[in-house]
Amino acid sequence: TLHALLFDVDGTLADTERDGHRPAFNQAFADAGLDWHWDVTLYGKLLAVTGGKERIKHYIDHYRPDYRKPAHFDELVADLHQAKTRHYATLAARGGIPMRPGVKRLLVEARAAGLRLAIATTTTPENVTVLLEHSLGSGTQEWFEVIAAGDIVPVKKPAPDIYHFTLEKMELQPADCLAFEDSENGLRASLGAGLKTLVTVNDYTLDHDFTGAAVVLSDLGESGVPNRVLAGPDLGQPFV
Ligand code: XBP
Ligand code: MG
Repeated sequence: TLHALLFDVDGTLADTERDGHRPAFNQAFADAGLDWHWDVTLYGKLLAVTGGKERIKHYIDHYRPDYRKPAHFDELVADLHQAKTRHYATLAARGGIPMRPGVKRLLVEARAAGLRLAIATTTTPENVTVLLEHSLGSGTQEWFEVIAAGDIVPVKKPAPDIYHFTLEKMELQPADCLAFEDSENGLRASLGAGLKTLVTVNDYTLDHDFTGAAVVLSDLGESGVPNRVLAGPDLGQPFV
């Protein structure tokens, strides 16, 4: 039986990447006097790697062969990433990153139905709390029994570790839960933990491979047009 809903954040609860994380990275690079700039298309490719620090290192290794790493490169990356987190928080605190359509209604109804809620994400914990506070509503962090985020586990998605951590904390079995994801990396993580998974796509993840998902939806409804089942039962039909 279903006891709990487990949510990814980036791309699932909110479209955080293109106009949230991406400009925050770019601002941090510019502040540091670096000529690194991630446009919308390049950022889509960089999303193959989860985790901001991991993404910066991947960019240097694969897109900037000219760059000579300084002796303390890991510290530089950590400093850049801290600056990026501050910029992201400023943006989110201005209400600049709204929840995706249908998300708030689903959470409210799930709570009313007595379901337990949790978050399992690769993003930095501060990013989650500021986003919930300003886009979902004041005090809504309390809706989530566990907020598992960032470096709390050594390996990020597509590894299942963050979901294992969440299940262990809640003392739940995978069969008790439904996971919500938006990306192939996220789905690999949830499936790796044995979780039934509902996928809602976004512009960056539309063409990902969602083999193994219980259902793939355009969105959770309330977007102004009926949502669609993109893969799974009742193909093409509105879901809610
Ligand atoms: C989210 C991510 C994160 C954010 C940046 O993936 O990949 O890296 O882009 O977060 P998922 P930080 O939705 O699969 O959890 O910069 O805070 O690491
Ligand atoms: Mg995601």
